[in-house]
Order: sequence, then C-alpha cells, then structure tokens
Amino acid sequence: MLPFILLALSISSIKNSNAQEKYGPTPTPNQLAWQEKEFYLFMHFGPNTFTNLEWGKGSEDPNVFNPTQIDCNQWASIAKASGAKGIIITAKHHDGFCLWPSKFSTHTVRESKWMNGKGDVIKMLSEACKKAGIEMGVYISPWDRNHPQYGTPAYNDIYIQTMKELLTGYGKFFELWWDGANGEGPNGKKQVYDFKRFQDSALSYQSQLVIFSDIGPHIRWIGNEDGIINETNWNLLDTVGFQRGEGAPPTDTLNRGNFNGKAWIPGEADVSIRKGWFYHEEEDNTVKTDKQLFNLYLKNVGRGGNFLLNVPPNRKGLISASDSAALMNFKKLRDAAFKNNLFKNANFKNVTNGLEISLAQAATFNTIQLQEQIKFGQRVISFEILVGDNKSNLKKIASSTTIGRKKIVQFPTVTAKFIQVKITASKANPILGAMAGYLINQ
Ligand code: FUL
Repeated sequence: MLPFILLALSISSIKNSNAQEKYGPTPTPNQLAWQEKEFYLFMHFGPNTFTNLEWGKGSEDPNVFNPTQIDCNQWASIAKASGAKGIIITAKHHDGFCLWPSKFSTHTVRESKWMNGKGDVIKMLSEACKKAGIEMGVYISPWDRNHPQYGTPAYNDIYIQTMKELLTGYGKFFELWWDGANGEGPNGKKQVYDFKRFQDSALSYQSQLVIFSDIGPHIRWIGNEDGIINETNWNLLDTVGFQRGEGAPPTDTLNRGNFNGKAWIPGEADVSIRKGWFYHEEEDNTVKTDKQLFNLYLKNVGRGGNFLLNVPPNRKGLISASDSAALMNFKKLRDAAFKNNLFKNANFKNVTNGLEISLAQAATFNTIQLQEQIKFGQRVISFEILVGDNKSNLKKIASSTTIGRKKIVQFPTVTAKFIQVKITASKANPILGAMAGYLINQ
C-alpha cells in the first residue's frame, strides 16, 4: 500500500486540494453539486391520490383528479422550511396521467374538470419552487398504462417528445427520475425502451440534469425503498450487461456499490414518510416520526448518499399537517444534532496511518463525522476511531468501512482529549475533507 498523505482538515480549512491527483472514477461537476443537496422531497400525486391505488390502471376517468384546495406554495414552503433542497414530482406515473396538459397524451389535467381543464400542476409547482428558492425535479415514468402507442416503436418517440415538452417548457430541473417498472400497456404489450436515445435527448434539452435509475447514468437506486444504504458504500458501479428494471444488478450490489466499479454512480435513498407512495387516508397513522427520519438520515446521508423523502399531497392538494409536523421536527433534530462541532478549535495532525486530533480540553461526544474529498475519487476501505487522554493511552471505540462524501459514525458516549482516526485500508492515499465531533441526544 502507498504511504498515506492525509489532508484531514477542520471544516473551515480545506486547502491544497488542487495539488492532488484523481484516483479511479470521479464525479462530474453535476454529480458533485447533486451530492451537496443531501436531502430533498419526493411527491407522488395524481389520479391514484383519489382512487386509493398505488399503481393506477391508466383507464381511470381523468375527472377523478380533483384537488379542491391545491396550493403548491404550501408544498414548496414546507419543503424549504424542512431544509429540503428541492422537490421531485411524479409529472407522469405508470397510469400515464400527465400533471400538465401534454400535447402527446389525451390523459392529462386538460381532460379533467379540475380548474375547468386549464390547470397545470407542473407550472404551479415550478413557480412555487422558484419563489421558495428550492429546486425541482421530475419523475417521468417510461411505463405508461394509458398511451395507445405503448408497446410499439412509436412510443419511444412519444416518450422523447413528452420529456422535451417538460424539459423545455418549465425552466431548469435538477434531476430526472426513471423508474424501473416496465409492465404492459393498454394493448397488452411491453415496451422495449430506447434508453440510449432517452438519455441523449434529455441531456440535449438540459445538460445540467442528473438522471436517476437502477443503474444511473448519474445516480443509482440503492436497492430498497426503506431509505437505508449499506454501511459499506462505494460510489462505483459496473453497469455493462445490466438493464433497468428486471435486468438490474442484485439489490445487495446496488445497496453497497461495486468495490472496483468502473463508473461513478452514487446512491440515492428513496423512501416514503408514509406506508405508500401516494396519499391514502387510512395510512395517516403510518407517518414516520422525526426520530425515525433522523435515523434514516444517519443511514443514508451519513453513509455517503442522498435522501429522497416522499411526502405525498393529499386529496385537497395539500401536505397534511401530520407530515408537515414530522418534517419540521426532523429539521429541529438535525439542527440540534449538528449545531455544536466539538472539534471546531481542535488541532489536526496528519500522521502516516491517519489523523490525530488534540483538543484543548476534554470533550464528551458520541458521533464523529468524516468526509473524503470525493472529487479525487473514493479511496478509504476501512478505518478505526481511538480515543484517550493522550497518544499513549488509546482505546478503540469504533471501526467502520468506507467514508465517501460523508460518514457519520456513532458510538457510546466518551469523554476524551485525544482522538485518532486510523485508516486501516485504503486504495490510494486517503484525502479526507471536513471532520467534526458531536454529542447527539437520542
Ligand atoms: C417504484 C414505483 O413502481 C412506485 O410506484 C413508486 O413510484 C416508487 C418510487 O418507484 O418503483
């Protein structure tokens, strides 16, 4: 193994980084910017909200879509207040219903009585997000159980036109979300998707987009809908020979990435605040608590991924009070947990196998946050944390694998003056970024 050159620095002083070499696959600037968002909301909304289904059949009467008090400013301001950096909306789910009056479908808001057929949820939401100062993304389901051309080559062109309409008509989106489900259309046929053309077209309309699917190209599914990423999490994935949906890599691989994967494809953890993805009144008692959300945050953002939390608007077209309260309290928990970095004024020293931190006075903590400067690639394989009064009197309190963009490690509360982060295995010289210590009440 190469000798370690550690650039382990306090949050306020990351320097010298440009002198470093890249190792292995590295993120694009768009992927780096995406990682910084950390947390944003998902909103499933459409006919299913009103029919109590999760997968609409596509044959629903468009008139079922009738939110009586829709207020996208409420969605955006709740998202903003919760610290979410954006909202990704199901512009079109598997039932094919378009939340905007698409020219390429006859199953849209235009065919409904809602706002006399003059409504456009995508327009309303894009204006609300702009006003609130958050970003927006779109879920455009390739599977379409309504479109008469589905299952024929013509549908691939229609899907591209549909994307074009959305991606050229409503300002910039940060993310495009492709679901892996591919069932039958109204004529009983399955579609052979031309994902290569879909991808090239989408990026030709908005080059800053990051595209999510089971296998990227930019962001991967984490293999479950529980919001939990594996403790070992490589931002690398081998995608050659795999497909979206049924041909995707095993879920366990998606959950941890590939150690030697050839492409940089970090994980995004999608999970619903409620049991289902769409709003169902009978699931009002399944809203996750602020503590449950915080624990998920530790297991997704704290393991180097992003957190996409689904908060579905109800039949009125509003975020329910219970969901909003959980979000506000989740924000308070995050703020309280990460307010006081106990290593803020510490002395950091790079040593051959890691990093030593000396505090002026002993501190009491139970959480350490580590980061790698991922623009140089992901390198650390495993590490240990030792603490004591001084260097000659150390006790191991934690060990873990991989760091990536962020690793939050928790352990029983200790009081110590001296902390050692010992890198026990690494692919190349580790280049650490910000490091912090916290006492989190749980
Ligand atoms: C799944 C879909 O089939 C669900 O309906 C939902 O949209 C979820 C986020 O992705 O695969």
